[in-house]
Amino acid sequence: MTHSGSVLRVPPLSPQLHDAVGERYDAVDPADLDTRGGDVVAIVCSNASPVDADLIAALPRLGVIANHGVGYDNIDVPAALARGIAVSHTPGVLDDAVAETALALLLAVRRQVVAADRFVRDGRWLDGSFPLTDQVAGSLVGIIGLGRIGQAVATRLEALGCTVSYHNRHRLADVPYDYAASPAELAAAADSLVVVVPGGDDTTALIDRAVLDALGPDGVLVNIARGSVVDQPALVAALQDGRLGGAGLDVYADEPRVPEELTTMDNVVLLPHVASGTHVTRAAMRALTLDNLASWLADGTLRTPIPELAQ
Ligand code: NAP
Ligand code: 8YV
Repeated sequence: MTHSGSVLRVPPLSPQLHDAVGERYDAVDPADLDTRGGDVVAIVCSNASPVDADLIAALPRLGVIANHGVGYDNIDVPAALARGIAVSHTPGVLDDAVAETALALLLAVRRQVVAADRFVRDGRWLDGSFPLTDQVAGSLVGIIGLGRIGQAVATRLEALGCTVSYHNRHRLADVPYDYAASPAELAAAADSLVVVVPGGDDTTALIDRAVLDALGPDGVLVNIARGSVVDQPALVAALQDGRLGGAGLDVYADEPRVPEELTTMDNVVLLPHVASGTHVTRAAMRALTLDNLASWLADGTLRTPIPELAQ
């Protein structure tokens, strides 16, 4: 069945995606909703665009939500499914870029890349050598969330000479890595922890004080998942107390706000939610988002529906 109507662009969208929707469709922006809400049959959004129950309820003809991003915790999925609204996301096309970012953060924290750069720029090398750092090769890295991205992280860690173990809710039959039954069990065994689970209620504060304490004063936490997955005040406190060795973060509880305490710590590397932010990956994500939208408008199908639609 074909569908016709307007496409609501929920910001923030990249300029390229915003413009591409405008070139292909009758685009509606939030400022026009009072008069145009009844025309909207589709939403295009990104991980930072809230698509809540109120917005869904305000769009009586809405049939599809196309998310630019693999994580879709920005969308009230139960509210959408209750109305029979289809939801798509962008799995798979960003695994390499996001996995690279995890490795970049782990290496940057362990080898103190950012602090060493500041040391050179500040002229402090003239007064003596930079302190020794920790090697990543030979270390045990735990991955919380051994899915598409987690497995891409794992193969890269193996190439670096690390041992990998993991925690998911379900043990995987076909991977060569040790399984831990809980995040705390994994953290207690690991030198470093990489977190790459979806956001949402099920994973809120999955990485709590107990997990951080199990990781310990020599441990490093890398979070490329969602800020909500880590108890952020507990993380700040653990770093301040020296109960955690360091952290590499791409995501935060209240983006783009970052706790000021973290910005003064040399054992912490902070990125502004850029894990998928390469030219080639963002082009692939944009193309897949637009393909999902075009496919649904043409015949009601999606290229990459969210898993809940298959249940
Ligand atoms: P995926 O293939 O669905 O993998 C998710 C993994 O997490 C699965 O192995 C799943 O295994 C595990 N998991 C889910 N809920 C869990 C829980 N409550 N406890 C423990 N493990 C749990 O997803 P993906 O494509 O790898 O993406 C993962 C997430 O990364 C996205 O949802 C997004 O939030 C985040 N991400 C962030 C960026 C960024 O820019 N920083 C970019 C892309 C993605 P089980 O089902 O067996 O538990
Ligand atoms: C964002 C992400 O979607 O895929 C995800 O879940 O968090 C990112 O890739 C992207 O930054 C903006 O749309």
